[in-house]
Amino acid sequence: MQPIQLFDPASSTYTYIIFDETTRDAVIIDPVDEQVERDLAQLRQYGLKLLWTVETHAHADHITSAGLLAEHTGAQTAAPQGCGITTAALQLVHNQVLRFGGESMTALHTPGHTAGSMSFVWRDHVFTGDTLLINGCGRTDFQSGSAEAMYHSLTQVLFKLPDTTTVWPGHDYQGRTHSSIAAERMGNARVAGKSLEEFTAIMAGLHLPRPKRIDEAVPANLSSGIRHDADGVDAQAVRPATGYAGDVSAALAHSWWQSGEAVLVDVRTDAEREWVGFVPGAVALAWKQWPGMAMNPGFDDGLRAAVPAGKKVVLLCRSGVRSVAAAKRATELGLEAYNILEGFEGDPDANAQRGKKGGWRLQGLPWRQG
Ligand SMILES: N[C@@H](CCC(=O)N[C@@H](CS)C(=O)NCC(=O)O)C(=O)O
Ligand SMILES: [Fe+2]
Repeated sequence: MQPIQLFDPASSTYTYIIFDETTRDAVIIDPVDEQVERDLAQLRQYGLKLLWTVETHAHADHITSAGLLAEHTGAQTAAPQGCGITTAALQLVHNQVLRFGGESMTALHTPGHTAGSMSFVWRDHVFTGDTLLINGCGRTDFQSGSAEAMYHSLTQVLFKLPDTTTVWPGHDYQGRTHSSIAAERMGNARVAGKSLEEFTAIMAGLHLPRPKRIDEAVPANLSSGIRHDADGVDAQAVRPATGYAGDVSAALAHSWWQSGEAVLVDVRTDAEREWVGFVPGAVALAWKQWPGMAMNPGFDDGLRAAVPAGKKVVLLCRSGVRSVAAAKRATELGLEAYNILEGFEGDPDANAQRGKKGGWRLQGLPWRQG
């Protein structure tokens, strides 16, 4: 049994529909907003009941139709837990099984293109999103991407699947439709026979242009493709501040970080991160200051090394106090620095009174226990 493969020419994105032939329960993987009418027509034509929309990651080049499909069909939305797609009803973790009728699909965490990216195994097929592409792989230069993580996901996770597994990629820019684990393990130009060092050098040398729609697509995809409501618009605004570039919500900081516009620096101590939780992929650079201490050389050097020219820096602490001091120091060092309002923890009581959620964790952005 084969998946239904659908193509969006504007973004070269593949969308897949798989289903149980008896119950007609279906799953759609990586649907594209411009193609929602086409996909609804496919579901009608095959007589399918859509149970789940599933994302492989928060896309930078197109907007998902997951939210639209959920409204039209009553499907539920699922997305990898590490992608910060806070509106998804089901936050998928590694090895989680999604059932539809008598069929099932298993999520594999395959970071590299983004930190949260996942692939999905169904029967002898694997949907690899932008992790493994045909004779290539997803880029690793933005959105918390990592060439090291990509190398591990390719060689230690995907290439360990049976050789006969059919590979269905998230994109192909040359009209190819599918491949196999054997063909990619033995012949993939970026990774086959390459050491980690060779692979990271290849990835660092790609110099691909920024996706044209990244600034619009990433924030929209973090809410299943449904644009922000009035409250959300407010959360997208930069509030002016004195001594640094401004205050931003955790949600806005997260979308800048995901799109590669900003570096996220966590100024809490290692002990705090271990106790309370950390943000995977954030630069850890403790802000230590006590009365009479004028200079913080470790912090200055660390910040200079972490923030490339032309990028913003967004600073995170526990409650939004130390991050203000750190943002002022970063500004003195010549950086465009922003403070994340209410920090990692937010203030549950104050926010409950205002009927709002503040801070990284209360807004449901990705984090892990230390
Ligand atoms: N040119 C496309 C973006 C192409 C692109 O960057 N594609 C990403 C996937 S979202 C990628 O990983 N490409 C890998 C490659 O081209 O090798 C656009 O402007 O939208
Ligand atoms: Fe992508």
